[in-house]
Amino acid sequence: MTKDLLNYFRLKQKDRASETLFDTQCPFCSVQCTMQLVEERVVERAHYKVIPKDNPTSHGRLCIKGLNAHQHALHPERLKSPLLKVNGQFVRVSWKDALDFIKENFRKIQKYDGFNALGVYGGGSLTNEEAYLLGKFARVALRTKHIDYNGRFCMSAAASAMNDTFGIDRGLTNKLSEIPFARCIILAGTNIAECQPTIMPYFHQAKQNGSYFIVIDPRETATCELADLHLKIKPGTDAALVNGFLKVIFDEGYVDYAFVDEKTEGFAELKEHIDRIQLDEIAQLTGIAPEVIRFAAIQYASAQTGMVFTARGVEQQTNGNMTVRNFLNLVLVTGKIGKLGCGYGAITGQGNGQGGREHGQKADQLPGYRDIENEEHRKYIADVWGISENELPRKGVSAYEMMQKISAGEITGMFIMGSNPIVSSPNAQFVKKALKTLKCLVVVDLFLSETAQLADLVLPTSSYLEDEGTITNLEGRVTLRPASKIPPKEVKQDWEILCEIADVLGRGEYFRFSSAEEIFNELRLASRGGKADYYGITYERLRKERVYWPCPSFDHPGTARMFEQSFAHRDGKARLAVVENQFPKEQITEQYPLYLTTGRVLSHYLTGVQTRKSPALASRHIESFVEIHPNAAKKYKIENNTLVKLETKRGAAVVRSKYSYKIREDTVFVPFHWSGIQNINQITDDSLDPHCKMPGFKICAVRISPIVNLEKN
Ligand SMILES: Nc1nc2c(c(=O)[nH]1)N[C@H]1C(S)=C(S)[C@@H](COP(=O)(O)OP(=O)(O)OC[C@H]3O[C@@H](n4cnc5c(=O)[nH]c(N)nc54)[C@H](O)[C@@H]3O)O[C@H]1N2
Ligand SMILES: Nc1nc2c(c(=O)[nH]1)N[C@H]1C(S)=C(S)[C@@H](COP(=O)(O)OP(=O)(O)OC[C@H]3O[C@@H](n4cnc5c(=O)[nH]c(N)nc54)[C@H](O)[C@@H]3O)O[C@H]1N2
Ligand code: SF4
Ligand SMILES: [Mo]
Repeated sequence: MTKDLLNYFRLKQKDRASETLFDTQCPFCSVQCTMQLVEERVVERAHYKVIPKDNPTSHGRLCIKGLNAHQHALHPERLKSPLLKVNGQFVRVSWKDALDFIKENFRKIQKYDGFNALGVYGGGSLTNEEAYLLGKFARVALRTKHIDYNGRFCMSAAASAMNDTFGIDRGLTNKLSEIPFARCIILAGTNIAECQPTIMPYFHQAKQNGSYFIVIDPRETATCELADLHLKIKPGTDAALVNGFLKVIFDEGYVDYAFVDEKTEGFAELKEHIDRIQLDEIAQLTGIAPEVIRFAAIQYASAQTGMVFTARGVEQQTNGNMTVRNFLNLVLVTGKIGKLGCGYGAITGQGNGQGGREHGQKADQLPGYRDIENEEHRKYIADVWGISENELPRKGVSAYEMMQKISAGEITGMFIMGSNPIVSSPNAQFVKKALKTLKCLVVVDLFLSETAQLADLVLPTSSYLEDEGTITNLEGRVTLRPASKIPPKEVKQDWEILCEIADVLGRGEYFRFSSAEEIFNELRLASRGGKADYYGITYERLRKERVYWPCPSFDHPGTARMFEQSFAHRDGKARLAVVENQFPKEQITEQYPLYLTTGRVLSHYLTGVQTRKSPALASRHIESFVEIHPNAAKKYKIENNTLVKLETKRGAAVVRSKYSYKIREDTVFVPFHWSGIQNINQITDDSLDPHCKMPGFKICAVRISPIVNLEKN
């Protein structure tokens, strides 16, 4: 080709090239990193690149998931119109037909089975506006008491423990930037390096400052690289371990009596209980030697400042609530809270795992952390909503209990927005069977998830790029995610869908919103005077800053550090609790000799519906695996990198073996990001924590066997 001709084509290309910028926030974890997606079009081809943007939480850092999030949002399998199941097959229908279908079927259920026969199931990916509206939708549009959400499987143990102990539940009691000031840091059942990677630099800075790190995990994870001391604990025994710490602290004079006297209740009972604890017994139970327990306890208690962080490793247990309460005992008796470099953090999981648990998606909750059984709270919210108090339903049941009610025939219709429970619920086979018995299942999703495939009607919703709204991150900071891209033509926002359904059900007068901001303004009012008070936070403010709640007025700066003066109980005191050495309900037996624990890998997110669509992420982990110690593998004749069967009382799953010296010999680990035969929740235990109804995802008893290769025999 001549030079002239080449230049001609280049010019032509330039003429037809364009660049579009989309400012957004990552749709995945609770850090809420910010970025700009750049779409470059040359001729007909689009190329994408992602530019990290600065923000006060992760300072322009992105992990691999954020860098590749657009791959699912732009995926050709995105749902682009409502789908109705006709003779077992999905067919495209108009929104009018979809809404008529809901009207007819929901009305029929309400008429024959009662208002409470409809269940609503939400998610921690929804914006605050949508989570708030979903709670109102259930109670005002559907008039049902049955609403709960996937955060029940995520934050409920820490949330209830913080409520009981402090009188309020905000994930982190201090801002992240205080981490470098903590002289000792305990990380219990939290794998920050893979799950919230962009906040790791705060911990690295602490390390550089000489902070002592104690990591408690049955596996040596990437986060353990921080550890000065790794306690490779026997799964499910963290509550007992903390009793050991307390024993040392009480016996060896490390209690902060001034703090305890002034700011806590329940010390005498706790002391009496700890006096009965035997360190040798704790060592037996936890697999951690007494002198190591003693050493760890003294490191934390004697440090001038210290922080304790927990996550799902200690919380997703059938005693998760009490386990967290014991970690809070530890924080309180040493007086390490309410000042610089001293505090507690339950590392929140989902993007809006914090905000999603504050404004009424929970069975027993009204907006602003109000209590649905409290007469004053009911009256306040009924007034905001313009209904009479006696029209407001009472409390319902937790997420998994709704599945049990479906199975029992009490709930006959369900509306799911932002969750994939047949992959994320424990004992998933039971859940699948239950959902199949529904008279009507409506699912709102971006994709035909495993749960959506079971639906009678699927409604397409917008992605993070297209949906404006506020999200409260792990720090308790409210952020505003702009909508920078126009959704596909037939796709609606979650909040629009709720308003339109309310309208066809004759309740439209309570749902006259034309923007997310209008909904937020109602949320501000509804939360006003509540524990999670957002009244002083406006879109205008959020365009300039990320604001910590509680923020009760426009001139309030937001509350970065909690409990500086007092706790949130009426008397201003925190509650210590007596925590027995409780254990997981399911224990290993001769038949099921190993502990199975489940969790996450860096490149996938939750049930994988989004990340499995992204080639860059999926290629890092194309399938599930079981991490097993080579000594255990030898015992059960498991070769490395082969397909194996895992069986529990509930059933079986098949995954690939992966040898690792980093895990305990009595424990195997499987991530939960895959479906079908690799769905590990087919075999997890559905026992629930009695306090908060958290399932014990982190432990069940399992046996492992090779899958016989016939050709070899
Ligand atoms: N890459 C990625 N990041 C995510 C997510 C994701 O799916 N993928 N999900 C987000 C969400 S919603 C959440 S909730 C968070 C979860 O974040 P994490 O809770 O940090 O993640 P998990 O892997 O579930 O569990 C953490 C650790 O607990 C350990 N563990 C298991 N049993 C026990 C035990 O009995 N005691 C102790 N001490 N530790 C135990 C496991 O070995 C594991 O390393 O991550 C968020 N970030
Ligand atoms: N074995 C085991 N099971 C677990 C856990 C574990 O550690 N081990 N962890 C538990 C935890 S912590 C969590 S948080 C749950 C999560 O469990 P799920 O809620 O089932 O997880 P997701 O995969 O996020 O499902 C969300 C679905 O909503 C869609 N979606 C995403 N964004 C939106 C949106 O804005 N609107 C709408 N309408 N839909 C949207 C996605 O495409 C996806 O299909 O899993 C729990 N299950
Ligand atoms: S997954 Fe979490 S850490 Fe990674 S980019 Fe997204 S928000 Fe940030
Ligand atoms: Mo979660």
